[in-house]
Amino acid sequence: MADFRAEILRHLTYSLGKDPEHATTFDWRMALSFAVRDRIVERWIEATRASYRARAKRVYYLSIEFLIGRLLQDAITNLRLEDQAVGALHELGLDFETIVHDEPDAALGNGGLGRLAACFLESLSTLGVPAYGYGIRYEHGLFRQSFAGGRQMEDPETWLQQRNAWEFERPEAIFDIGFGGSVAEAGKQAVWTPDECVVAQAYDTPIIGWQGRWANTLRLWSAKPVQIFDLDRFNRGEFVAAAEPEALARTISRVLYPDDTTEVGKELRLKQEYFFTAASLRDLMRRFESEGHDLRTLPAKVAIQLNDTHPAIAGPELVRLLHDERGLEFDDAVEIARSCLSYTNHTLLPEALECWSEALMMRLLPRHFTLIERIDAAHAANHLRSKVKVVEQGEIKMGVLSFVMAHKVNGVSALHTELMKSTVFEDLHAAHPDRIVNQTNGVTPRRWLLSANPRLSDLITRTIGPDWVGDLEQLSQLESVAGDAAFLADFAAAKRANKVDLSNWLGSAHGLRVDPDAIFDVQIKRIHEYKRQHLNILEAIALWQAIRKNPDAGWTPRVKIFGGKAAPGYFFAKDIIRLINDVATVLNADPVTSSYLQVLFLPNYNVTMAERLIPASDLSEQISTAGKEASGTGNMKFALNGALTIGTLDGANVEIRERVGAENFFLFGMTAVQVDARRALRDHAGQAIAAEPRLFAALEAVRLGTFSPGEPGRHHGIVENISGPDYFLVASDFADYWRAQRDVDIAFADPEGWTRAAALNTARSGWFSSDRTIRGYNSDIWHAASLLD
Ligand code: F58
Repeated sequence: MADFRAEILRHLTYSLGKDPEHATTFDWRMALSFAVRDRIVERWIEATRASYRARAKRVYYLSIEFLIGRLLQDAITNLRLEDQAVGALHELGLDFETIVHDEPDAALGNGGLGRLAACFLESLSTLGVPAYGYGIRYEHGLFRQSFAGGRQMEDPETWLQQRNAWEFERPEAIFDIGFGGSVAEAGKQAVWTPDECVVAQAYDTPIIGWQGRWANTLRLWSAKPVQIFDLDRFNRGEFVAAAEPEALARTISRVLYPDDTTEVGKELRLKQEYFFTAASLRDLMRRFESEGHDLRTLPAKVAIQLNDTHPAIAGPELVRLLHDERGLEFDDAVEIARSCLSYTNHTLLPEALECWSEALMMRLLPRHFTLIERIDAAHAANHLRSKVKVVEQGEIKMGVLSFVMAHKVNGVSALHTELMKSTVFEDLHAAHPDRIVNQTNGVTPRRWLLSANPRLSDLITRTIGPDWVGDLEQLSQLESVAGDAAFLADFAAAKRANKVDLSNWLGSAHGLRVDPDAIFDVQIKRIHEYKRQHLNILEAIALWQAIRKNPDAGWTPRVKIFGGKAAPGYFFAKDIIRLINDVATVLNADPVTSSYLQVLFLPNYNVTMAERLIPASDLSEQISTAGKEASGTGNMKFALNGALTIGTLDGANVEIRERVGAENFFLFGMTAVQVDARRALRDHAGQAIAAEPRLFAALEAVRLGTFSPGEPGRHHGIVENISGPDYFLVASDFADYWRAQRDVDIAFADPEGWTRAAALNTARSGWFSSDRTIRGYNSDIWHAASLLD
């Protein structure tokens, strides 16, 4: 402890240049972070050396998002430094929690896809598989959300305003990335001369695994100008113009997922994709070549995972590097590239499957466009029965390109994988029946149980010993005590204490008062029609109406908590946010009902907020229209932390229910097959509303302006959507959702039965560790050895 305190003080003095007397919370956080980082760096350098020594195969995880959140607590947990850190800070007169909560939440992602990438990096390090995460060092992550009059407001996020303790700038790791220009034939090869260039510069963050046994690198690229500054123009007095090249170059890594509804936005997005993909491929080729291997052994040394289609340009780019720049025959280049590449699909929603116009691709990446056409033609020639083309009707379909250029394509849950085979990739699956594999998502237990829920973790460790953290399936040993009254009492006490903590935080941070004995019913995720937050709020309205009619019917108190951001250009999703906020205002002010039902929408949902909410939740809302949620990962975090799920048979809900047991899961709604049949029915919504007076009354209340007094028309868009096209079948699933919610009320009124079911959720969720998922990718796709075995 004394040593660790000395290290913190040394960093305060020499890295921060501060005297303890004048140090701020920021200074102490940095000093603590540097002291922790020193321990990481030792392992990191050892791991990097070991990988070179073993001439090991490396996994390269290319992702346009890494939603890593805060890193300090995570690093302390994985290095098992909690006691030392808390103790040292205490001796210095500082509060550990205050310091940890000073760290900005690195929101370099939108949602599940980005968070999955972060969990995978941690598991890769835990398992000792040499790996790099490659992405973009966004200056501004996902926007900061606030509400004004119930409406979502967006402000830029500023995680890099303060110095980032975890990253190492690599001025030597730079590549010129070109765009546009012309292509000249040179024999079989071609020479591409871009007319615009930016520099990609690396910033490395070490990712430490469980018990600090191994560390991999998250390498994020930042865009810089080739020429910093135009001195001639400056001297001529053209100050703004002189700085233009820098501003333009930096735009590429300025913000996460800029609005792509405009042409300019589209171009910027494609530039981002090529920028980080090209830099990453050049970097991994440099590493490969520095070890002196034969080019043909590339697949034995390099596994490249494409996290969705955003890095799909990796296919043609790798072919270009191998064929144009290193002289391999085109067919060999394609074959080698394919043996290295694999692709994860995260969505079947047609509007989310990326397409680029031929014109844009030709203009921005002329050589790649030609290579894509050749790849397409070669695929068509080899698979005569396959009718699907990469380039069709002036569009380049990135999902098809990814499929064609990958040796394995995976879905993220069992159901999603089967749907991939029968819908979007039906034709390609017939041509390549062994290509599609399933790898059901997982979450890291270090962050999502050990660190986020210390009370439950301590109870588990007291009951079954500490080894579950690195081997989550050991949680099944809890089954034997799930009938034991003393264990259940401890389990319930941990949950209650977490709920009290959350209630206190809601009070201090948001001025909200909630009853910790109510059901904490939580829906946290991006706002999207298919996720159906509007189904949840309609049920709240119906429940409110029922309580008002009969206040003394013994209602089970409930607090409905929402969190999530809507894409800035997704107006319907923003309308849903406003409706929820409007409903909350009316319900929470109702003296007759508010002790039974409250609705809260917490602004600026992020990883840190998830860490707070999930351990304190009783009920996990996973209510997507069946067939639409590829997997979900929040659903796994809730189950692991002893929340019961109310959900549809969608994504990984199916597998969660299979494992935790149907009796410990509140199932409702249509299956994916029934959804398709129902949608084909004329006026399915009208029929559902006519058959369900509660839904009719709830919609009427919205339509009449009960929640928007003075502006009855405010929410007509939502009412008309649900009563009319209702593509996501809110109306048709409402009655069964209501029924399932009442089953929840009854179950919650039996505290022992509820706690037993909650404990069984924890005991049976071990399979959802991302360690298991990474082992699956490794045995079925990557075939990289662990250097810890
Ligand atoms: C999510 N996709 C899926 N996409 O919706 C979820 O079911 C799944 O569990 C998760 O991936 C991990 O497999 C997702 O988060 C995005 O955020 C896109 C990022 C790029 C822009 C469009 C949304």
